[in-house]
Amino acid sequence: MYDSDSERPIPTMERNLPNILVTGTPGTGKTTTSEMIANVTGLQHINVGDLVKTKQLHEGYLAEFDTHILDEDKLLDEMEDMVKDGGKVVDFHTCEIFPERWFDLVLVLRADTQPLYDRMEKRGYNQRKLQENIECEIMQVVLETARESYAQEIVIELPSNTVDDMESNVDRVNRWIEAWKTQHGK
Ligand code: DAT
Repeated sequence: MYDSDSERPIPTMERNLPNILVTGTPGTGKTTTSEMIANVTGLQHINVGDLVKTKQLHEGYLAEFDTHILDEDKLLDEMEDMVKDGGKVVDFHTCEIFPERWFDLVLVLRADTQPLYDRMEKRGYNQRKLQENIECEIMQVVLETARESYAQEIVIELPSNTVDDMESNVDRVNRWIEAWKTQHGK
């Protein structure tokens, strides 16, 4: 793996357990899936959206877009220590802000328009936010951004339309972690 600016290999972080990024359009099931992964595997779930709010890692609230303006430097500083030993499931809808070296696996959850619409409507999203997110999912913005930001072989697209999908995704991650441990002598 190479750093695109300097053409130097990126040093692999020494970790006892892998770090996994779970990303995707809001409503695709990141938080639910991450919690299930944490329960099954013992990895620790970091909900970045909650962290931003509780630790005030933002520059204020943008009412028009119903979102906080992220302070990326503050967020990365806060997270660096958390991820350095590994064993974290990081859940966030934006994936390109994190250093590539943090993650061993990047999961991009995908949902069809109807279930995604229903989930967001249930959440009380306004029409504008709902339309933006649906469009973002149809255009596969998060998937393409993940593929541009991380090595192709660690980016996995997973369907997240049904509870069965979620269970099979968690099972797949669990098996992947076991293989990672064996491969790394852990
Ligand atoms: P996200 O963290 O991506 O915004 P979430 O985990 O909060 O999404 O899920 C939003 C709602 O949708 C929540 O009530 C659980 C439900 N849900 C998510 N993924 C699902 C799936 N694959 N099958 C059924 N329900 C799902």
